[in-house]
Amino acid sequence: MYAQMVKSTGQAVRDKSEMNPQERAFQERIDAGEKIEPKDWMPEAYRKNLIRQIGQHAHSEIVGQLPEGNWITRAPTLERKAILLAKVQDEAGHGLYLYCAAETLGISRDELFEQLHSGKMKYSSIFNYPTLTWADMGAVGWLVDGAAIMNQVPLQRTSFGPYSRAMIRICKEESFHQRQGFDIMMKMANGTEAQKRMAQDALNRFWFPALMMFGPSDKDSVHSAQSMAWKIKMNTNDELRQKFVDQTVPQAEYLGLTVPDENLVWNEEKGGYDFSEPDWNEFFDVISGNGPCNTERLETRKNAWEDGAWVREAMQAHAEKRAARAKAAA
Ligand code: BYC
Repeated sequence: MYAQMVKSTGQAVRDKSEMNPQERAFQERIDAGEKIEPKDWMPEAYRKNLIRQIGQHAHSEIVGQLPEGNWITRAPTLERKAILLAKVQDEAGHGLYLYCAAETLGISRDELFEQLHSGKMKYSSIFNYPTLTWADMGAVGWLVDGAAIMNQVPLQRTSFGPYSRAMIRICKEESFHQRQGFDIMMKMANGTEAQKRMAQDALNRFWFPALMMFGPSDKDSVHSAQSMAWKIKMNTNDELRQKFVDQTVPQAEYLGLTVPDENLVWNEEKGGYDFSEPDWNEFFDVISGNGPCNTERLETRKNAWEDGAWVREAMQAHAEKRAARAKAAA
């Protein structure tokens, strides 16, 4: 199995014979499909890698609220507003489950936020693109949540217990998110000519950024080989991207929309579509902080953190009062 990963990702993973007994026993637990729990021994690199991935995932959920939050006040009907509001609230909940999972690894919520605000920790590239029209709410739900589900369903089987359990809850809600996006796209694609044009335009703008969500191509993925050996990640980036394309193209056809890729063609031999690679220069630019909305997203998060300081202080003071009362009564 490891040899296969090395082949697809071009990275070497240490052989068990090179590990000390404690590391070997840990790897054997993983290979046997056991869950690792927060108080179990784990290699420092496993802990750090998990904090990186879960932290980035949590930040993505929270920052991911912003492009959609932008449309709550402008949703076309009361029903659409209520649905979008519920979805955006779900994303906040997902962020909280994930921050809690990361905290069990010994990093505090404050440190996680500090690393987001300083730019040390990333969040998903997709949220650095603007949402320009109501059809973008459809495209985000359909494509972005669709890509998120493709990535997260396998993560329900990830080796770290708290992460895996958080993913089970999150995936249930993501399915509803994807359906609501597709429902908006159906309305738009079957609506007036202008609505259909908006739906096509949203697909045109979100298609390649959605493909980028799965990360760089396997040959450029730094973490895949080790993360897969540790079951922090269950599939390579290219495997999931291919599955996403194969699942989504028939949905676009059903909508009567055109995927903006001239090279898209069914490949009978491989049983999947051939498709164009996203522009990887654009991807690396976006994850280095130079996408269309990076500055705006980070500024909004930093302001929210500063504006919420009084709430955190009040809660802290209240907790201290309660503790003092309990101590006095004891
Ligand atoms: N965006 O070695 P690689 C959602 C970074 S949102 C930004 O392949 P890995 C939702 C990567 O971090 C979806 N950065 O990395 C919320 C690494 O840099 P560092 C969030 C990216 O970790 C609201 C470097 O590139 N989902 O659910 O093996 C509304 C090399 O990459 C991206 C998750 O986070 C990217 N797209 O694989 C709607 C899922 N891709 O850290 C939806 C959990 C790569 O060394 N995460 N980078 O500085 C994963 O599955 C993996 O972390 C990834 C990347 C597949 C994303």
